[in-house]
Amino acid sequence: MTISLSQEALSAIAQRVDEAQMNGQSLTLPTAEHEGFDIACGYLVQDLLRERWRARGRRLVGYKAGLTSRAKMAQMKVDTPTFGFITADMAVPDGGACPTKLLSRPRVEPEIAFLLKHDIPARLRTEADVLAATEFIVPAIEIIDSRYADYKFDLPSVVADNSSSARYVIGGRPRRPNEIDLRTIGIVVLQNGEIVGEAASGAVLGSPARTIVMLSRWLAERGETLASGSLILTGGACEARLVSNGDTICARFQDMGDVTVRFVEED
Ligand code: OOG
Ligand code: MG
Repeated sequence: MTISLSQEALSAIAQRVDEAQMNGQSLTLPTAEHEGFDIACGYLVQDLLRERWRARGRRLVGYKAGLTSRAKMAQMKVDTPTFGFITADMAVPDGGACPTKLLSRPRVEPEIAFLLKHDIPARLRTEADVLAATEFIVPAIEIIDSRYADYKFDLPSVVADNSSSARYVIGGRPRRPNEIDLRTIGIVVLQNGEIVGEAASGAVLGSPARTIVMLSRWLAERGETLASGSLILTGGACEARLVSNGDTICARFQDMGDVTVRFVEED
């Protein structure tokens, strides 16, 4: 694979993305500034971001997948799932408040999260392998935020922005994967008590377990293994919803309980 950008150019982009994520600023698309900026470049920027985070002591706890449902692909006009990293300090407690001061245009999406109890090496590639390696599945709300103006981006640029990661909330009741049919969990999103989103869990690749299969393959291509202890957000099941300060969002997951978060300007 030939990479068209120099290491210096990729590092400079990683630094700009990192700073924009910390300050809630807007960025121009790397694809508009650098000819040849492709998906491979986007993931190299992600790797450099990960290094910067590690150097600052941010603890990586797992991964997020994005654009895994038709609704999300159509909304963002992008047709391929993407991956990113999540850290411990992105977590907001269930029922807690999410400050928006450092976010630019936060959106929420309901997701099913997996916590792994075993590694999923490349040779384990089926949904059954994924379920056997899963400690539990749990309801989540991902709070995404794009550092690109008006959420207009292309695939390489969103990958460079760590797939729009910002915060996440884990809540509800953890369930063992064999207790529940992962294709048919009903999900309803309420914004200040009004229903604003509905989906079945199977909207995500037929079953969100499929996301984990794809993630383990993607990691294997990079020479990495999906490790036990990883927390994985499998992707929004319906369209993401823009939120404002003062909003309360509650995502209800059939047989799995609720996840709630409030949005406030600052702590
Ligand atoms: C890209 C990230 C998508 C999801 O769950 O689909 C994502 C975006 O929509 O900004 O996290
Ligand atoms: Mg998401």
